[in-house]
Amino acid sequence: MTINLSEQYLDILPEIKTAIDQGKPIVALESTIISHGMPYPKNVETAKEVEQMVRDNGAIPATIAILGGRLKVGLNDQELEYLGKSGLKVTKASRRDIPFIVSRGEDGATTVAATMIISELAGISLFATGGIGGVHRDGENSMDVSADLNELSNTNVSVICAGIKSILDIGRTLEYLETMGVPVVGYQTDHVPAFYARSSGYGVDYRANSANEIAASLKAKYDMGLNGGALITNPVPEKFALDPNDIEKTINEAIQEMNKRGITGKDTTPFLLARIAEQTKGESLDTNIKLVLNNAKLAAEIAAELCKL
Ligand code: PSU
Ligand code: MN
Repeated sequence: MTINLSEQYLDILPEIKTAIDQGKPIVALESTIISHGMPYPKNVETAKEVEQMVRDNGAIPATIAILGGRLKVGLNDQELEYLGKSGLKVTKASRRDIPFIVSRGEDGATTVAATMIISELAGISLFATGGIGGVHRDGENSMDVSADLNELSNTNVSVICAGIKSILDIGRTLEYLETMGVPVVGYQTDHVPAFYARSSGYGVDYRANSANEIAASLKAKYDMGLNGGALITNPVPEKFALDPNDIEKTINEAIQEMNKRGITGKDTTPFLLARIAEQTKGESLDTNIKLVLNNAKLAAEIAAELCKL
C-alpha cells in the first residue's frame, strides 16, 4: 500500500468523497473566476448556478479553493459567499503559491493551474471553467505566459473552456500548447473559439462531435500514461456571442489602459475582465456567465461518458 501524504492537506465534502470512491462522474470548478473573474454578488449566484448545471447533467460539482490553509474540494454556501464577497482581497493562487498559503493557514482562490493540481490530488480528472490563462499579448517580450499552460502538460486533468480570449496572444498560446504536448479539441467545431466570440480563426487539433468521443480520447490518453490534460474548447452559444469586431476594439482599449496604469503580472487578467465588463455595460459579463454554464454542461456529459468506459 502506498501512503498518500497529500491526503492530510485535503478536505473533501462527504458527497464528493463517496462519488470519488464509487467512480461516479464529478466535475471540478475553480474559484479565481469567483473572486477575481466576476463582481459580487453575480459571482456567487453564478457559482451556484454552475454547480446546479453540473448536477442537472448527471455529475457532482466540486468547487475548489484553499481556506485556512486547507485544500477544499467542495465548498458550502458560507464558504462560497465568503470567497465571492472577499473578491480581490483573497490571494489569487497558482502552483507556486499553494505551499505558502497552506503552511501559513491562509486563503487562496485557485486558478486553472492550482485547481488542476488539487483536483488530481483528490482523484478528479475533469474541470470546467470559462477561459484559461495563456501567452499574453507582447508575451514574447514580457514573458508573461500563464502557469496554466505548463499545468496542462503535466497534470492529469482535462479542462473544458470556451477557448482562448483575445486579451491573450491566441496564436502563441496555441504554439506553446503544441510544444507542451497539450491537445486542443473543438467540440462540434473546427475552430478554436475566442471566448466571447465563437471563432478565433485558428484551427483546432481535433474536432469531436460528441461527449462520448471526447471521453474515449481522454481514456486512451490516461490509460497510456501520457501525462497532462487536454484542452476541450466549447464555443459560446450563438445567441450569447458578442460581435468579434466590437469586442476586439474594447479589448484593445482595455489593454492600452492597463499599460498606462502599469498593471502587470497576475493582476492583468482580473483588470482586463473587469474593465471589459465595465466598458460593455455588463454585456461581456452576461456572455461570460452563459459560456461557463455551457461548459459545465458539456463537462458533466463527458464525466458521465468517462465513467461508462
Ligand atoms: N480567464 C477568464 N476568467 C478568469 C480567468 C481566466 O475568462 O477568471 C482566471 C483563471 O483562474 C485563470 C487565471 O487560471 O485567470 C489566469 O491568470 P494568469 O493569466 O495570471 O495566469
Ligand atoms: Mn501571467
